[in-house]
Amino acid sequence: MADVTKVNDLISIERSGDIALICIDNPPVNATGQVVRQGLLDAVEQLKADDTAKVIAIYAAGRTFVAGADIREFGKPSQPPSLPDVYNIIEDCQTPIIAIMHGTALGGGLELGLATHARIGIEGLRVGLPEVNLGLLPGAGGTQRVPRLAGIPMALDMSLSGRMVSAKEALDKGLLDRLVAGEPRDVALVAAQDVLDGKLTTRHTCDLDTPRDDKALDDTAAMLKVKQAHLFAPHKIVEAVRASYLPRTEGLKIERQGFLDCMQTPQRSGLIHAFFGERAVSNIPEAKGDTRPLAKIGVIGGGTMGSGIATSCLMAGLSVRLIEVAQDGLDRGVATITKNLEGAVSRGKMSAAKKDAALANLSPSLGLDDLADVDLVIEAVFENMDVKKDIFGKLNTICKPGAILASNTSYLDVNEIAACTDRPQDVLGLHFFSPAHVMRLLEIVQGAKTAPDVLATGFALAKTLKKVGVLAQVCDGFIGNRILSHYAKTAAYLVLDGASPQHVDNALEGFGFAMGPHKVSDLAGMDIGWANRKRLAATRDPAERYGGDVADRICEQGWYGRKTGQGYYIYGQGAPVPNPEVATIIDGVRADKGITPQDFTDQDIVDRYMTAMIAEATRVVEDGTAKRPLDVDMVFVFGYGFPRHRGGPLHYADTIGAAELVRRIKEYAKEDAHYWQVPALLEKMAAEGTKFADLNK
Ligand code: 3H9
Repeated sequence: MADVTKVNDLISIERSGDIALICIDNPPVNATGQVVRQGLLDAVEQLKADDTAKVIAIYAAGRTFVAGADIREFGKPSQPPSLPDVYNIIEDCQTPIIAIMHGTALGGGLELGLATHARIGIEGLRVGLPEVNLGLLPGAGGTQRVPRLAGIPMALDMSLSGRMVSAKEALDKGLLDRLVAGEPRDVALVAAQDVLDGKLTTRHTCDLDTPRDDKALDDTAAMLKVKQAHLFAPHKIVEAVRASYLPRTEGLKIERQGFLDCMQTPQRSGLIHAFFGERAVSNIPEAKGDTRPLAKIGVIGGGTMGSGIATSCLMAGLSVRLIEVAQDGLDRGVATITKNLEGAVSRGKMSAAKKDAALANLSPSLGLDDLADVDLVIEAVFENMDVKKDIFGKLNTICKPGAILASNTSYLDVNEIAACTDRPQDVLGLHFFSPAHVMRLLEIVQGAKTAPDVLATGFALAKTLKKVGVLAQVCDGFIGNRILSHYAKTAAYLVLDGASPQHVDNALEGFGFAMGPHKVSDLAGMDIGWANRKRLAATRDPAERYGGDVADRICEQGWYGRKTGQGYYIYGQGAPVPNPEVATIIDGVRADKGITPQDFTDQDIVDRYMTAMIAEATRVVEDGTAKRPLDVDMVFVFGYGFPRHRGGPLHYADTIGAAELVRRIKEYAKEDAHYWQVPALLEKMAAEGTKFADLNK
């Protein structure tokens, strides 16, 4: 009978002769919330005072060692004991303490291991310091103890990239003392006995000196000033790692101050919103429940989108039947998929062997008839309702009963498509973003008659593909493209009214967008927007100010962006340069319309653009196209290059406040009352003093 005593609800001590095992049991990821911190402290204090405990081993129950501090506590008043204090007490303990780590030892989890006197990894373990992804720095000794054990370059790499490090690499770099196979408790007993027998050496990490590497620190600091000037945490990380030259107390003081400074920033709040938002989008009843099989996927269309979707499915180990109408199109599709997979190998996303296995799972085919046995078909042909209706009518007769029929349409009415079948319950929209094997967003569009298990299977597919699935209702453009269609007009109006395309791009890149809207349009192909404007021309509200003149005239020249060598910019060797002909076109349009150009500051540009985005995003929440504000936020963070550290448009909106947004819209409406209208929900929030965050609850 094991001699186990509970220290508190989450921590227990087990005795076996001279050995004491401390077990952390705080599912799902053993985060170090207050009860864990207190329990660890009490357990170590108790064992320190016990002469019969000659060695202590800390391990965790469940699927992983400690995955870090409890992120849910961040932003709330801190409750003692603090993690660094607990870890210092562990490090200072004269009884040897070892850590047995399995699963993922991340952030405060790895830091716990580093504070002990020896670390045993269990095969499959991955370690990391991902705090930077939350706008933080490793604040429980990581910046002080990693440099001492593995050197400054490794400490900088881990804490600035946040990447997961394999157990093998951790062992090679000195972060682990041993790598073994086994169950954590069994490994703990063996390793503890080895300490007693002198077969496993223990030492206090902070007794070591950090090997000097000023050049690595200086070069990194200089690089960050150029590449990540707008981010707060990375600069603090370098400062803290530099402080590891100092004695432990002084170094930890600098690390702690950096951590607290990071904690105060809106960047931390935005990044943590994105962390929980990524998980919350699928934490809804629609994503749960029974699912249908998902082993064999049919993809119709071997263009960029279809090939990207097929690549994504193949990378996830699914088998794919790729359908094209003609042999050359099919060959092109297979070539694109092969290139995509080779790219994934060269980026380290998959092994060469996995690539070969993925390609073996691809069966190209001419003709829809070969889709008779697939579980899910994803149609990815060009955006034309008649073509899509024709395909779905045929799928209706070809596909087996219960097969899911999905359209990758980015704008069109999924209900109209579903109506071409006599099984609308099997139809939904699966809107991927280009390049589909890279971009993480998947809009899962619910038709009026989509069956619950079809919707849940859409979410299961997102999970299998490691994508972020977001539920959207049917409307022109769903969540993302509908909002984009609205705010993209602001960029066009700004150019008509006085800004240059590159000024708009620069201002928005300064805000944190990966690319300004004109660069995005050049990249996507200006002909796509042109076709869309033509499609909507007949239904355009005559009261609406038309903003497409400049883009139309550029397209009329046959300039569609990157693919034709020029668009808003000219593409050649080196960085793109603004297209001087575009300035002439803009002058011409302004002259024709009698527009006197105004001066806009960067802030004016950002304010107008973001206010337009927020206004339409509010309407999308108001009419139920998106379930909650956080769903809109995740669409933008994962599909539209929205700066993650700002959390998404509606998280950012909360930092401005509804009242100020209403004021701005009313101000802009003096110029264009048709475009700038205050959404009723925003007006209500301003009156009540509420936030979008309140609607996420
Ligand atoms: C830190 O450590 C700071 C210190 O340096 C200094 C402090 C002074 N806290 O991702 P999953 C939840 S900062 C609270 O779906 P997986 C998660 O929300 C921290 N909750 O599972 C989800 O909840 P729900 C540094 C957490 O198997 C559930 O657990 N550490 C935490 O795909 C399952 O998570 C990190 O940044 C947490 N720390 O992936 C690691 N972690 O079921 C963050 C997870 O209600 N975590 N939850 O939606 C991860 O990267 C992944 O969760 C992990 C497991 C890889 C561990």
